Amino acid sequence: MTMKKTLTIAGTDTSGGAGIQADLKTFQEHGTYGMTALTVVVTMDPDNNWSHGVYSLPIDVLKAQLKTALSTGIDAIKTGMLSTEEVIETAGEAIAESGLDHVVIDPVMVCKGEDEVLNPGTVDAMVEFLLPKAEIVTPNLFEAGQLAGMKTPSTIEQMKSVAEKIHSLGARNVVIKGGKQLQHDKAADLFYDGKTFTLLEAEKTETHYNHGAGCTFAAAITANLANGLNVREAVIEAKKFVTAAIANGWKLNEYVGPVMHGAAKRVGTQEITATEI
Ligand code: PXL
Repeated sequence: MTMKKTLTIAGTDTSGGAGIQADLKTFQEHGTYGMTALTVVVTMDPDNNWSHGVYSLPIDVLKAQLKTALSTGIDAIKTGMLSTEEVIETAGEAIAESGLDHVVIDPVMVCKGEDEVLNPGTVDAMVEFLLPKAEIVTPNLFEAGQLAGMKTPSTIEQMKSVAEKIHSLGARNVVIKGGKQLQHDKAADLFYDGKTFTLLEAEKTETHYNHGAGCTFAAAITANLANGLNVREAVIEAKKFVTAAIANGWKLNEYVGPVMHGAAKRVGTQEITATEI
């Protein structure tokens, strides 16, 4: 039996909920063969309120991993936490060399609970080196505003303008994740393919245990694309997958509760709606 190969270029979240851990667990749930190229190691300090330490790996170490993984013939690539402009440029070069269409850019800028952009300059680098190569980009509201150079959207009408702007910067499809900040009664995401806006809605889950939701959503899209779904279906199925993961989020300790990456298969999914608006 052969499997589709999915590569994540991202950081390791030692606590296991986000980053490459989320990606690999999600790839596995979708029956794809997950591979990794690590950019940074993220640690959390239990003696200091779980504050994050971010340790970048040397660029040569990243390049060597990319060479290894790409030599095997990858079917879809995802990017996650990329700590510096150099890392972003290197990821962009690797994507170009791969010649792949199935490129999912998750423009991770901050971890939940931390409020500074990882590194000034990384937003411009993402716009220059990654957006033009993206089959789809998956920002949250804050990241969408940053990429577009616009105010952080807080309504669906504002999300539409921001999505158009990001599309004009070269991403072929855009899905903006509404999350908790959005003023809306459902858990809503906006998908834009350059022509049509589709609003994806699920019932809201009242939980704080949603660490890793963004990574899991983007990884599910990546696996779905590798498995042959079109972009719209890949996004809709990924929303079902992550909605189940969030609904079954659990408490790891007093600081963090990860999503349950395996919930869709083990517990089941709920309906979501996709409406053209
Ligand atoms: O959720 C964003 C994220 C992505 N990647 C890594 C992380 C985090 C947040 O903790 O640690 C490696």
